[in-house]
Amino acid sequence: IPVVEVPTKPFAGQKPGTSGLRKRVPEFQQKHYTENFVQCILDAGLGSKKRGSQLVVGGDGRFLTMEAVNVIIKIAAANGVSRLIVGQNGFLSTPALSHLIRKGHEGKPVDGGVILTASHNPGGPKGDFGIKFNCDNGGPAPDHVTDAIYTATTKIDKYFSAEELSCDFTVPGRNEYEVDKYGKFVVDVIDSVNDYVNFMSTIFDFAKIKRLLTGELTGRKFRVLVDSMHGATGPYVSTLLVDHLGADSNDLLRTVPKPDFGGGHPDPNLTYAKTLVDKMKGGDYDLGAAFDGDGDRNMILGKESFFVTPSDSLAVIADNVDAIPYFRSKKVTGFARSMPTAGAVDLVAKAKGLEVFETPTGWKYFGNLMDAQRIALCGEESFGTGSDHIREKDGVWAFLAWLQILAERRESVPQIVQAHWKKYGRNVFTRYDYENVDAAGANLLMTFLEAQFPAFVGRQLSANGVTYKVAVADNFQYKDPIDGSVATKQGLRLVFEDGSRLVFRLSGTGSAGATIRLYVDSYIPADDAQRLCAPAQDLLKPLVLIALDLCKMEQFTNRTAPTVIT
Ligand code: VG1
Ligand code: CO
Repeated sequence: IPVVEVPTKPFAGQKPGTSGLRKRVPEFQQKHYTENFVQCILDAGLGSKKRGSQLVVGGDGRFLTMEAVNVIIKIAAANGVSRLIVGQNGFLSTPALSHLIRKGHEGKPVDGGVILTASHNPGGPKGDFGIKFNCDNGGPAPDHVTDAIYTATTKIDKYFSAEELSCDFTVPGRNEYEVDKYGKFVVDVIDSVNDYVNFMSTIFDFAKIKRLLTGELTGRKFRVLVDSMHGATGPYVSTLLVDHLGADSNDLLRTVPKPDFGGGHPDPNLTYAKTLVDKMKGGDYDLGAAFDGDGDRNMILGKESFFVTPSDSLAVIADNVDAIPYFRSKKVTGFARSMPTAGAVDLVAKAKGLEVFETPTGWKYFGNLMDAQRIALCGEESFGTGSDHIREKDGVWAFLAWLQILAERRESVPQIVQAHWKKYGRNVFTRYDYENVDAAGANLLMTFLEAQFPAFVGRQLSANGVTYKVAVADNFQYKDPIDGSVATKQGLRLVFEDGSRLVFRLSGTGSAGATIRLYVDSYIPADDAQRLCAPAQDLLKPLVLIALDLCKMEQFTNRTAPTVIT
C-alpha cells in the first residue's frame, strides 16, 4: 500500500480545551480538518516514539466516529505506527480505553490512545464531535503535550496517508497490511466490552454485590435504575448488571448507544437526566445512576431521588475505601479533588491522616499524582469520580463502588450520606451553568470581576440578612508537585472568612459561544442540627445572590436564570 503525501494548510482554532478538541461536526467535516489534527497528534503527541508505536482507538459511537476511525487508520499506517487496537465499530467508553492502554497488548506496552468523543456534549450531524489524545499511562495528555499538538496544527503543511488501505473494523479479528516504507501494519479489532468487564471483576466483589441485588444479603431485593442516556455505557452496564450481578434488564434505560444520543443531551445532571430523577421519585428504586456520552461521568441518586452531590460522593467513597477489595489490596496514600469541588474529601483525608490535593479543573491534572502513587482516589464536582485503577474518571466504576459500599453497610443511600454529614459536617454545594451565552459578554464579565478582586479582600458582602467577609480573592494557580509545571488562570475564587467560597470559570469543553460556571459552597458543622440536612438551595441562597450581584450576571449575559443548576 503506497504512502501519499497530501499538501494541507493550518486551520485556526485546533486548540485542545479542558478535554480534547471539541467542535461542531461540520467543522470536522471540512476537507483535511480531521486529517490535520490526527497528523499533529501523532507527531507532537508521540514524538520519537511514533515509528513502531501501538495505539488504542475508539469512542462513544457518536456521529462521525466511523469516518474518523478510517482517517486515523490511514494516517497511522502512513506514519509508521505498527499497530492499532480498535474497538469493534470504533466503539469504546473512555474508561475502557484508558484501561486498554494501561493493560498493554499481547505482552507489549501501548504508547497511547485516541478517543473520539465530545463527552457530555450533544451529538448528531449538527452536534459536537471531539478528538482526544491519551498518553502511555492511559490518561489525557498533560498541558505541555496538548500545547505541542496545538503548535503543530498552526504550522502543518502536509500529512501522510495510506489512502488505499481499507479496513473493516466492524468485525473482531486481526487485519494485516504491507505499507510502503514501513512494512507490516496491524489493526486488531477487539471486543469493546470484555476487557473492561473482566477488569471490574478484579476490583469489586461481584458475588457480594449480586447477593445485595437479589435480596440474599438483606432478605429484600435491592433495585437499581440506570440511565445510560444512549451513550457509551449501555453495553458495559447491561453485561455487568444483568449477566454478572443479577439485575433486571427492564431497570436499565437507554442502553443502546446512538450516534445522536436519541436527540438528548448526554450529561448526567438533574436537568438532562430528568427522566431518571422523576422515575426515582416514585420510591421503587434504592439506587439510581446516570452516565454521560463517553461513560466517564456519573450521577448518583438514592431512594426517592435523594441527590448525592459529586463532592459528597467522592468523600463517602473515600471514607469507605475499605469496603472495596481493590483498595484493601494496596496502600491508599491520598485523595484529590479539583478546585471548584467542595472540600468534603479533605475532611476524610484529615481524619485518616492522608494527603489531599487541590488541582485545576480537568482529569489530566490528577495523572501525575496517581502515577507517583500520591493519590488513589479523586473526583470533580462535574459528576466525575475515579481511582488509580485507570487514568480517566469512570462512571460505571463509581456506580459499582456505591453498590459495594451499600452491600457492605446495608444502609440506604440517604442514611449513609446523612451519617457522613453527622460525622464530618456537610460541604453544601451548588453549581449554576449559563450555557451558550455570548462569548464577548462572558469574557467581559470575567474581566470586570477580576479587575475588582484587589478591592474585595476584607469587604463585607450581604444578602438576605446574611453577611460574609472576604478573606481571599484570587485567580487559582496550581503547581504540580510532581513535575513542577504551573497552570495559571484556573478560575476566579472568592473565599470568605467562614470558608464559604464562590468560584467563577469559563468552560473549556464547549464548541460554540461560552458557558459560565458559578460554583458555590459552604460548610455546615456537624452539630448544627437545624441546618445540617436542609435543602442546599436554601442554605446557599445568600451566597448565590451575592455572586450574581458581584459579577453582574444579568447585565453581561442577558440571562435571568441559569441553564442548569446542580
Ligand atoms: C468540564 C468539567 C470538568 C471536566 C470536563 C471534562 O470542563 O467542568 O470538571 O473534567 O468537563 O469532562 P469545563 O471546562 O467545561 O468546565 V467530560 O466528561 O466532558 O470529558
Ligand atoms: Co465524559
